[in-house]
Amino acid sequence: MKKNEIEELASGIREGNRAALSKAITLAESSLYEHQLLAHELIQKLAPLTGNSRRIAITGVPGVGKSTFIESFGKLLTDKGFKVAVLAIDPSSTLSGGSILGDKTRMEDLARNPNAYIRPSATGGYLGGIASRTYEAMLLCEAAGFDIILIETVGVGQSETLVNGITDVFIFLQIPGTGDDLQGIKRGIMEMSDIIFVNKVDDFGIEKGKEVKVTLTRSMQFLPQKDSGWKRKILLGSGLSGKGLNEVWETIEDYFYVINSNGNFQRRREEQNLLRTKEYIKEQITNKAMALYKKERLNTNMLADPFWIAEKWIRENIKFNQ
Ligand SMILES: Nc1nc2c(ncn2[C@@H]2O[C@H](COP(=O)(O)OP(=O)(O)O)[C@@H](O)[C@H]2O)c(=O)[nH]1
Ligand SMILES: [Mg+2]
Repeated sequence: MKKNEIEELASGIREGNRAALSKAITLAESSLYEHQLLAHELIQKLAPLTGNSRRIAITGVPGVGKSTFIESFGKLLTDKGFKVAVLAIDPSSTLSGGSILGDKTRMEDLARNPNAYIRPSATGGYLGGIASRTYEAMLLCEAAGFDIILIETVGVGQSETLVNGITDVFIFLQIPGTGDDLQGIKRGIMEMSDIIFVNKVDDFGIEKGKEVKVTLTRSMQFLPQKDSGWKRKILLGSGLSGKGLNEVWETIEDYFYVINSNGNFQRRREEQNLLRTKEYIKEQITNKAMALYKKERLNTNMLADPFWIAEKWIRENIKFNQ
């Protein structure tokens, strides 16, 4: 790819051309360093058009109904006149080769909607890199005119933290039977949550839904308050029937009102920028070092500790300032 092609891609994206957008995201996902440089030249050109969307994380265990929720919620938002992009953060994708692909078919209607754009999973070397790839795809979608970005977490565990590092609001989907044990990782996810949506209330009934809400409310009392000044909300509904989704949107609007008025929107974006910078430093040091490392085959001594072999190699090959 040449420089003038980057300019062409930039114009295409500015005009909201989907083929150009997809091509640019593919470029950003490439593991080749030259491609990364070109992708960031492109992102730099488009920078004035980025940053204005609402970045929304949709999380919850597999099967809780995230993709179905996004399909309905995406439709509701496009009906309101928004342009919606759907991305996925999937740490398992490097192993499985993109496990969200199955989900794309689940979002068939939304995929056909001219005001929606669905991009299956980003891939990328190591864990931090996956958040960076999704972040880059998000910037490109913003430049293409999408006002709302929905990011579905596909893996469990690490992916919630990764998505929390690139979004403004964190929505956690729950179903009965998973709400009472707020141990370990669950507690961490509850802490990150801004909105908890008790899903599939159509199936298990409103009474059960209310019970779950009481249990969750009780557990939430033990969580620290959110730094943003926002008080977590619990809503009930069904992604399948669409029940409760309008309330979710109203709550998101309230949320943005609160964090915009108290300065936390800006503060959060700044913190996320610092986090991304740190991730890029890690990534670029790793890439450069590996490029250098591949040029030689180390003569390893089976008796030496690989840690010290690496330490010696770094001292000899990489010049840090100190
Ligand atoms: N009854 C009911 N089933 C749902 C609802 N949302 C999703 N499902 C079903 O739950 C299963 C998993 O849904 P999916 O959206 O793929 O979940 P994900 O793994 O979290 O993305 C599918 O069989 C859906 O049809 C809902 O609101 N009500
Ligand atoms: Mg899904």
